[in-house]
Amino acid sequence: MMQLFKSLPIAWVVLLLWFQGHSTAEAVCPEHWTTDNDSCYILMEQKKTWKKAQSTCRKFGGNLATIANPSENHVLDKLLPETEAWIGLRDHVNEGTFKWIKTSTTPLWTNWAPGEPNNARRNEYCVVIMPGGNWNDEPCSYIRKFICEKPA
Ligand SMILES: [Ca+2]
Ligand SMILES: [Ca+2]
Repeated sequence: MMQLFKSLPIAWVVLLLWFQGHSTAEAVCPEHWTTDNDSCYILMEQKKTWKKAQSTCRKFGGNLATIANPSENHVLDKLLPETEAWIGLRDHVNEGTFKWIKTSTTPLWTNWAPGEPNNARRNEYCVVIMPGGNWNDEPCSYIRKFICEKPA
């Protein structure tokens, strides 16, 4: 490296050092994952039940996605095809009390579709994000595409 510096004008050395520092500060997600702030997201195309979807996300070092605000919701909505996808939210312990799988906390912000969550046939404990970004509770046994999230 020192040999390289001696042969370069000082301006180029400064630029090179700045670029190295700058580029390592950027969060980097693996190929095919979408970066947003400190998270990586991916839409998994192979449809699974909520539980199998979650265990697949775990294998990739993450969880089914947590959505904190409209900006994150928009990032996930952009990943969606024309079908809905599981996210990491469910109310299987106490009906109507939804909690994120990652943090076991109730959402501070939600984006339910009109009339949802309706717990249809008293059998809807898992949540999807639908094209357009609204959420709906559905039976956990349905097979759906799903969105994983992991730290960048
Ligand atoms: Ca429910
Ligand atoms: Ca529903």
